[in-house]
Amino acid sequence: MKKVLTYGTFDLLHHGHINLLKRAKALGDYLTVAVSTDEFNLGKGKVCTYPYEERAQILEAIRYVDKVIPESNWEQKIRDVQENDIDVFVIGDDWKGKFDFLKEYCQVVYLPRTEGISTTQIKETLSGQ
Ligand code: C2G
Repeated sequence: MKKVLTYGTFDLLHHGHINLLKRAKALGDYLTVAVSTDEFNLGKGKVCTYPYEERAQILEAIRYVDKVIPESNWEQKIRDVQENDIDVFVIGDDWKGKFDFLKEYCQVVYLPRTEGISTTQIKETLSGQ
């Protein structure tokens, strides 16, 4: 079984996230998603609309997602790859090159982002109404 791993905040879920998850799952047979905790997001300068538990619950309901784990720091990726026996790490190409250190442990794939949609854009649209 080919196991895939990706990371993200996934706040205010939109089709850009779904496109990423769909393509990530297509790279293997089993997709694990590490969802950023609220505390970790603060470190990323993000304040989520939905708290971790709700974002994790939404991710678990997506047909492409097999397992959800928390992402609570920048240092956990190597351990996550080893402990989950991951074959492919995948993430959007806004992170291109940032996780090449994982190539020692698994395949690393950066997928093109979906243009024209972002959580920030959704928030701006809603605040403008
Ligand atoms: N994404 C995408 N297209 C968009 C928006 C997001 O393909 N229009 C992808 C991102 O590239 C990422 C995933 O969807 O792979 C989740 O996006 P975010 O929730 O913004 O995640 P991010 O804050 O980038 O967290 O350790 C890595 C970080 O936790 C990644």
